Amino acid sequence: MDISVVIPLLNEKESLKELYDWIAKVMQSNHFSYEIIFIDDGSTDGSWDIISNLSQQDDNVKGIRFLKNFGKSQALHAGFEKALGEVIITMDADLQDNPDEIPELHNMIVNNKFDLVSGWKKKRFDNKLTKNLPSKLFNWAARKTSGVKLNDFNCGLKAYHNDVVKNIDVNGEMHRYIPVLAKNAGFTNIGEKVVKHQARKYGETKFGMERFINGFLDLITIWFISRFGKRPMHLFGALGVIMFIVGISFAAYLGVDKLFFNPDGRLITQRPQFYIALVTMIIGTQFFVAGFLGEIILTAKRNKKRYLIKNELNF
Ligand SMILES: Nc1nc2c(ncn2[C@@H]2O[C@H](COP(=O)(O)OP(=O)(O)OP(=O)(O)O)[C@@H](O)[C@H]2O)c(=O)[nH]1
Ligand SMILES: [Mg+2]
Repeated sequence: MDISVVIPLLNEKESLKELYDWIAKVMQSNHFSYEIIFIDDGSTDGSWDIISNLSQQDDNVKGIRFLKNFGKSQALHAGFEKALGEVIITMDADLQDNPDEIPELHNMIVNNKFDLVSGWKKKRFDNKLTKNLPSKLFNWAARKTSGVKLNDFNCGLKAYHNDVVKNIDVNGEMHRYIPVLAKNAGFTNIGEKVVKHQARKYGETKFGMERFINGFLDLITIWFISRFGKRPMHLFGALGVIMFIVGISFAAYLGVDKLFFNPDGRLITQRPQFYIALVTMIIGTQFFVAGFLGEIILTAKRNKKRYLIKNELNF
């Protein structure tokens, strides 16, 4: 199969039929073999009825329905698990992503050998203040921390080689950082394509301003995991040692001063250095313990898949 189109959605009933017709038209005129996987993530507006109708009329349409809303990342993960195509295309269900981009994205993966191609909504039809500006900031921070040079991380329209989606674990709200997950898994050939973006035609937005806060928190997580996820002790141990040395130096200074130079001076507990020593030593120890716990947790899940094999011969 050439292409799997994976479409996570929440309450988009007005758009689904139109989207399906458009994708089917593009696929047929390019003679692709394809499937369209709709993942209904707990919609309450009857989106699922439309999906099941479509799937009865057309075998290329497949549907997954979640019991309740689990989030876009979970939906993408479910779609990725099922996808059979050589190229996987993800797109939003609200008609903001243009199916006419599919042939070129397919071409970039198959012929130009990209692992992943991310859409770039260069010209956006969104509110400048609430969307465009925060989004610029967000993308800048994501570029800096991840080292992946993309202009638009959050674009729903992306294309992947099958190997990529089968080997990354999209969880939490990590759908914004799939290129980073891919890079961390060893798929470094990441491209970008300017895509047409439309204003939302039906329905309403599902992500409010909290997306930016959650997005930044996820970014910190992903930075931490990719930097220290395998060796937490390298971060926590170093911090702990530094803190502890600072603390013990203050304590030593106080002790020596009290014993030899200034026995009749203020009580040690009345001096500010005492509290600095106390706090830094306690925090230092805690950092150390956090590092150890991290290492223990990692050792405990050694049975999980830790590496990806690219080729195998004669098996
Ligand atoms: N599976 C799943 N999909 C979701 C969820 N929330 C939103 N989506 C889908 O993700 C896509 C993008 O969501 P939108 O609300 O359009 O976000 P946006 O495009 O950044 O915002 P607008 O420009 O206002 O449309 C749409 O296809 C939604 O149906 C969710 O919780 N689960
Ligand atoms: Mg949208």
